Amino acid sequence: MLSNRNNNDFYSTNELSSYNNKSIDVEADTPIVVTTALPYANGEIHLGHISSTYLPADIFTRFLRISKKKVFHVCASDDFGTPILIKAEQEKKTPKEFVEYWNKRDLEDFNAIGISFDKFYKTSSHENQEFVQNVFNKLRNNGHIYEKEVIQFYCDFDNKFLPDRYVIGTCPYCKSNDQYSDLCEKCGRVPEEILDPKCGICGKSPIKKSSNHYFFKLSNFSDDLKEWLTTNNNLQVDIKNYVLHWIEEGLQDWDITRDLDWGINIPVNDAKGKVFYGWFDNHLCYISTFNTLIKEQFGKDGKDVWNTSTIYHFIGKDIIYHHFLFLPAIRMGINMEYKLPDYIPVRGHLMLHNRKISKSRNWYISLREFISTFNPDYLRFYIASISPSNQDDINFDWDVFSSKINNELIDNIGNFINRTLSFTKKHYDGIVPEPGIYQDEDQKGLDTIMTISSEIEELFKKTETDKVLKTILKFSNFFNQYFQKKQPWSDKSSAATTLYISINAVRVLAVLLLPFIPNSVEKIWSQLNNNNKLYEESWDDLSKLKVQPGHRIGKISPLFKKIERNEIEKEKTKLGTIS
Ligand code: B3M
Ligand code: ZN
Repeated sequence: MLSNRNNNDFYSTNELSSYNNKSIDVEADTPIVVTTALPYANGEIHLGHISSTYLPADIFTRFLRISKKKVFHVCASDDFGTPILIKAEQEKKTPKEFVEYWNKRDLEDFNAIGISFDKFYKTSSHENQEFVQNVFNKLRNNGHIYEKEVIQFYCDFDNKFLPDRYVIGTCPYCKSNDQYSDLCEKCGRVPEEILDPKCGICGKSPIKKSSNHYFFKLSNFSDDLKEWLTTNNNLQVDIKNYVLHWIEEGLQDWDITRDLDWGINIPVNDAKGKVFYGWFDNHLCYISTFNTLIKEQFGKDGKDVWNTSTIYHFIGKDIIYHHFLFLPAIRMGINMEYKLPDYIPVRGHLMLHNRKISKSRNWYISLREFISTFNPDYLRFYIASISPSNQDDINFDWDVFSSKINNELIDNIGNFINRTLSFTKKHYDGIVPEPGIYQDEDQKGLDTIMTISSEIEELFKKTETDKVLKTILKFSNFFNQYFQKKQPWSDKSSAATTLYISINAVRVLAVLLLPFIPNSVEKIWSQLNNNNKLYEESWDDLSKLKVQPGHRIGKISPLFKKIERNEIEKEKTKLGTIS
């Protein structure tokens, strides 16, 4: 299967079939649902998306799979909203055609960088539309929805009601200029009414028009939200504290409708020309996509599975408000038919050479371009190695990138694997030798193999990817030194033992690295000539010596190619050259 994959497709989600959840008894133990924030279907996936959301989630998901947990990673394209409508108009496409293009293209990009979803769907799916309408009806029956005339911005010049994103002004709370009317990027709050508004399309001052809208009584849930935030100990403390502070300041009810014809229809008679606001329907798509997946795989209703699962929503830090307030409040408003998240891992932004990434200023790296030049695993390795499990921003730096890849991935990990396998090929005809008596150094090696799984498991569970990777590097470094000290090329009497232990360490290293650099690990696996599918390996077997004497290893070739100085210089000159 692997050999048929073309360059951009080697991470095809088909590989999931080898550890497919289908073979798993979904009722046996606690499943895990991983969701990742839904990318807007209007532009290409860039390195910032990957680092803040998809890579941390994918590494975690792959770790769970190899731990033989039932895990479902779902995501979807976020298809609705005015920005998408306006872009589609500019490209003379229907919004439907436009979002279909981006849905497909985003998935291709995710596959190319090895983000493996169990289902990648869309907010415009009929399942999501129905689900959202049902949720609205339930909220309404439960008394959490009311109607109110709102005076809205309307641009006479563009002939449009202006959605929040298209009204730019001054934040009423922190007084920062140039903020969206639905989100102040400086203070993170959702302004009740933006000051000094301007039309985001033409820059003129909009007029005000009245329109009937539906509101969700977010304020009904202040106490329950507070209770949830204070009792859920899995949430990041700093984030919890400022969300609690927002609640203290008083929550505003939330206008969940828009005068627009691209979105999910409101299931009431007099709501023609109105649709739901994208932020009402998009997070519900986590659930509707999950339900669709469960129906497809097991023919079951997803609700029971959801409610017995541990739920993780991976997000970037600019959508905290929506995930810590709107999302739980809506679930509370439908009597907790679907349980609240257990974890909401929030990651910071990716900076580029310490500056904010900006596509328009060409301070930006396209994911497609990156992987047409470098092995996608290099990006995964580098980003993972600098990603803490908190919301601090991280920095992409071409020089650091190249030194991490050359010194850590290649000189440390690649070198150990290659020297071990090449030595076996050359001196033992590729056959794993029978070990002799274990000396002190060998015993230390065996102990290192024995203890690595427990050392790493907790870090993985806490999604501390940078620390996991450091521990793996320490492991590899230990074995490089072990090989060096044992000198199998001169100490012939213990060479067989050295090789036997080293080859087993290569296998352990491959399994450890699987969540991080899956494509390269496939290569290590085939060089080891392990017959079982990599994805059938289990974390529980990690600390075992599974490569037996007499086993013949496969064909050896260098795993990685070093990054040359001139390649990095070339990348650096591409930055910021076009204004
Ligand atoms: N589509 C993307 C963003 O604001 C937005 C996320 C939706 S998650 C339910 O980053
Ligand atoms: Zn205008």
